[in-house]
Amino acid sequence: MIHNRLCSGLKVMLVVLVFSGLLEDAKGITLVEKLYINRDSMEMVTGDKLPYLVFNRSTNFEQQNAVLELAVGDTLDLWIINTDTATHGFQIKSIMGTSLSIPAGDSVHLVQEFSNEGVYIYHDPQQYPYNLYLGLGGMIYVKNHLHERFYWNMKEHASNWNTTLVNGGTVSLNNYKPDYFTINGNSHPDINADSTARIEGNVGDTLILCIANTGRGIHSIHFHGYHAEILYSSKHSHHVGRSKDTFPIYPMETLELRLVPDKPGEYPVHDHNLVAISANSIYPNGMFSTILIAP
Ligand SMILES: [Cu+2]
Repeated sequence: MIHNRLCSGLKVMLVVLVFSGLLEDAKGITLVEKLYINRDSMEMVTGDKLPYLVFNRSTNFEQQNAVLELAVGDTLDLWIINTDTATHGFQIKSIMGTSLSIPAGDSVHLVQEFSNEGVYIYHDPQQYPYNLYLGLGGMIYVKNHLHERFYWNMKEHASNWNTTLVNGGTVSLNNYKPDYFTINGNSHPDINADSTARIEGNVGDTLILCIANTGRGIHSIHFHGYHAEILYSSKHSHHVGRSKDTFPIYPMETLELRLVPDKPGEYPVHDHNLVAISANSIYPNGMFSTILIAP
């Protein structure tokens, strides 16, 4: 009798332990990150330099905004440090209802849990849209898998705007004629040298591409050789599950695509809006890359 009670008591304890273990897993981990708002110049593929602002993981200026990656259920513990001489802001689109203000030389802290898979844009909404235009827009990826993944943060640049804005001038939003087009701060051919952007894998692999349009133009990504399936669309949730080869993406919107290559080869992937495949009118030095698939 005593033995039986002991056994059932142990069983209850075991069940409790197993359940608390599961809950722990579901709660996820806390990812501690720091983003520094840095001001410097961005070097274009032509050698031209444009005044630029960016969110980096350190005070070292890099022309690519940091990608923050979490799993569903994880919590982001984030400090944002403003190394600039102007006030900036911070907001995560469709996650944070209000923005945080960060005076020059100051910092803010936030803790945010992510419960849904998707690609989210973090950005500086102050002086909207100019701080965003000058570079301050990056990507948070909330994943629910361990597949190989790639990231495209797409932006255009109108070189006369950058110079005018940093000198305190004004530009007309209706007269936007970008002359440079970048993915993660690079144009073709440098995109293919960025291992976070260039899609590489083997036949049968599951490859994930996260895209954020933090520019002001509409882009339309065309895949040659393969179709991809939409796993997440910030603008059109009913597009999830569609398999196709061209993916329009609006400003401040995001996509998560899944590509499972069915054959080896090297195939172009590029913006169908052909001006976006140029740099200061030189083709094909814009949003152009290739997918490289081994047998
Ligand atoms: Cu094409």
